[in-house]
Amino acid sequence: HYRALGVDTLSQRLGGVEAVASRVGGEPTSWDIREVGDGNLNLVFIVSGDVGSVVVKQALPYVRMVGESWPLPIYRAHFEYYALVRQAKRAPGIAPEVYYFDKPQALFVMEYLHPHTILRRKLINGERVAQLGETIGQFCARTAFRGSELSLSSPEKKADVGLFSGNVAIPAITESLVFTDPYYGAEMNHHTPELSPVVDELRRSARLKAKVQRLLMKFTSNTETMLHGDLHSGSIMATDTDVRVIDPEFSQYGPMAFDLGMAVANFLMAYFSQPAHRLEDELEAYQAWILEVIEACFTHFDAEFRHLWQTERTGILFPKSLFEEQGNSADDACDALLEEIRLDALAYCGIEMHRRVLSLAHNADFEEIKDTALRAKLEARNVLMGQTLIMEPEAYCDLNALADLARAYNQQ
Ligand code: SR1
Ligand code: MG
Repeated sequence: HYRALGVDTLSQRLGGVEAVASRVGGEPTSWDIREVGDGNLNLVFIVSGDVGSVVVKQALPYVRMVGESWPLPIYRAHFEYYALVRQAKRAPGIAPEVYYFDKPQALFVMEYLHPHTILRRKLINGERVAQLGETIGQFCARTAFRGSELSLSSPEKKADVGLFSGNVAIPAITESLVFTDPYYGAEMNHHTPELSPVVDELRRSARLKAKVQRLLMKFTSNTETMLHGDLHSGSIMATDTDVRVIDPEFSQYGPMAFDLGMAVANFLMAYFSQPAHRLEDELEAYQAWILEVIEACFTHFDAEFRHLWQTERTGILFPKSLFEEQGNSADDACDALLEEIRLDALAYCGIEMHRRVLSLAHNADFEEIKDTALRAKLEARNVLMGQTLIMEPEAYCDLNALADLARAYNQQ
């Protein structure tokens, strides 16, 4: 029987589990246990003892940020665990290692990342992280490629899509909160009051709604690869030199471009919110660094994807035998696919930029700006750039054009 953990019950519940006790060490009754969950859904504990620390994550039967009025099945933790295991194989060294999984209790115990902190906070604080764009671009390429039928066998891929299709509650959240709610007056929406004229104008566009719904159609129907599903800057932890990706609780099979687009959107939101967080003398250089991160993210995605295309194409898609028999090259096919991914990533990016200021779940980059007039001014730049990316992604596939666009909106 499922029971939610508490700081007072955790040592008694997990003290007898060898995989946990041996890593924490000492008497379970003397473990230091802190609940640190600041996400929207789950309980998260850091448990420390004589030997070390672990993180314990448990799903609650409802959406934490809203309360028991919004029930959410705890089976979502199973899929998060399945996703972590797959990410460890497909992009080694990036996701936290899982030590223990308890299916009925919807909990797992994993590596404590230390001294890593949440990337969103680092970006708000104006900190730089070496190889950030490179690592995230490579992570997206490796998981996209190795989770698809470019790499997996057809039966393995179909079985995995079948397994993940049991996770119906979580995709439903993304389908409404990300793709639909921002574009009409949905009940849980909220936005900065001074942003209303921009929001009203945005919601008047039937062409925009139609474009976004087409992207939703792709998101729900296209099971190209296993996604992280929620790759925002709160799902990335980093030191100055190391980058890790956590929290794949929104994992599902979907289009290859989705994670890349989400990540870039969060870098752009960090970019647009900077004038509220930085002094003038640091602002320009720090914003320029964020644009470099975005460029690196895209270029390393492409480079890694091309490399895997050439070295690991073992699935049913674009088989080498099909091309090589007549001495054909499959390189052009790879370039065409990458162009399609870039286009869709830019459009998904625009949608994520919208939902974080218009729908239910906002982000601290903007939310912590107390001066609402300033917040609305910066959010407006973000909303308008998002709209441009959704409506005409072809114009910004060129990364210089993309950076110029961000700089232009930043001056508005
Ligand atoms: C009700 S869940 C709201 C948001 O939190 C998660 O991190 C996802 O981004 C989701 O859309
Ligand atoms: Mg999360």
